Amino acid sequence: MEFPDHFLWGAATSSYQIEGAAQEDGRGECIWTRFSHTPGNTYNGDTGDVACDHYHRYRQDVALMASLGLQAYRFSISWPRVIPQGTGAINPAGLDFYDRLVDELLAHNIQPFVTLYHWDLPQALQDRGGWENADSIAWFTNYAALMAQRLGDRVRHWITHNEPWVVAFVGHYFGRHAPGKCNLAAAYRVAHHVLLSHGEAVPAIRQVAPGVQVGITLDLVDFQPASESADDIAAAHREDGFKNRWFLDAVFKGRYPDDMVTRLGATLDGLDLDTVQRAAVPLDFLGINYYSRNVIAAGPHGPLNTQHVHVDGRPHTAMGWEVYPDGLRNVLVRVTREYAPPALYVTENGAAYDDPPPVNGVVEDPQRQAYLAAHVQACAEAIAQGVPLRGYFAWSLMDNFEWAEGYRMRFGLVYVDFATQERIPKRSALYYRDLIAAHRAAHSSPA
Ligand code: IFM
Repeated sequence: MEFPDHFLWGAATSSYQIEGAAQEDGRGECIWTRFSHTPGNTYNGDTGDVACDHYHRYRQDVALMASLGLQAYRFSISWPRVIPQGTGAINPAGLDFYDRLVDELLAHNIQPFVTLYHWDLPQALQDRGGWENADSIAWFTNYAALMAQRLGDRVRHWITHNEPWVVAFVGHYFGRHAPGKCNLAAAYRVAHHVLLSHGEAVPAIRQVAPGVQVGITLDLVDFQPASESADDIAAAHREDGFKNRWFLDAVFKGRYPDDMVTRLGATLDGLDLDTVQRAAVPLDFLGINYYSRNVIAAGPHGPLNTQHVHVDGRPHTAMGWEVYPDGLRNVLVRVTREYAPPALYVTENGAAYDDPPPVNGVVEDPQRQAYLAAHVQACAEAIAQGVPLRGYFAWSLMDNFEWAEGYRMRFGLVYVDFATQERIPKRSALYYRDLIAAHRAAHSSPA
């Protein structure tokens, strides 16, 4: 497999999923604290109160990254840890934590990639309407500028939002994520404000931290029609409009796709759709999170009149997601051709499996290793087709709080024993370590 010289190999996490220390050192409440403490919202009633206790163990975790040879680490900032009420008073202890984390990474030659919003909105802002309130654009921009001012001398890569589709629709339409709403119009309002906050935050970050690279991360799916029928092809196109084009068109073209706007009709009432042009600021890179494809048929379900077809006989992960590495290549090539981003990163890719307990200090996870190998291969194929892919981040560095699924879904390269907080490498982590080492060896210049 051929990768360019400066290709970065990394792993990703997010604040609420790993940090724990939910009530320490002045951290404010976030919407996931409230949501996960509300009975019935998460598997087993699990919460992120302790998670991987990374807040206390970050040094050990950075050493672990270094032992795997990671060149980059993508993590997110907990907004309520640094601004407990979301606006107003700053929490110095929260800022200090991220200072220490960044310094520790740099001391180990690991490049920090910071995501500003990975779903843990301060509860105080939710109480003021959250992302449904247009003021959220200014709240987020001020927070983004604060962080860029504080860390911009050392952090070169900034991601405004992680997966705006999930924020809007899983949180406000399907109701499975915080804040747990089920209102389609509210979800589109949230999507609009999140996109506008991205558009405002990018120049604000650049103003206080000149020269940094700024992007956004979208979760993209390879939608394929279940048959060659015109109805199934149109259904797959609608799903693509809902999940992919709504965000890609906004960020790169400054407009929403006409077919979706027409279809949604009155659902969008009250939104000034033309203002979405403010979301289309020039970016340094696009982050793509890819997990699976979806096969779509025309059907009776939901506002899109589609149905998701389960493909029998194909491997699926514990989440029920089909393992489909070609979809990663398809998405990378498609985005390059249709939207021409200056650079791309795969900012998340990975799989949950029911891992066996550790034996002799290693967890055997052949399926995850195969998943990783096949998706890295898909990246190489995309690069060979001209995709400006600059790096790959495995999801996730270690097992963590998988949102509504709690701790039962393990996505980590590294196993976490949540009773003892012991970190135990899985075979996939060792495979990844060797892959990175081979890449480095192939590209090291002769002495
Ligand atoms: O764990 C999540 C992550 O927070 C966002 N992207 C998908 C992952 C797996 O569900």
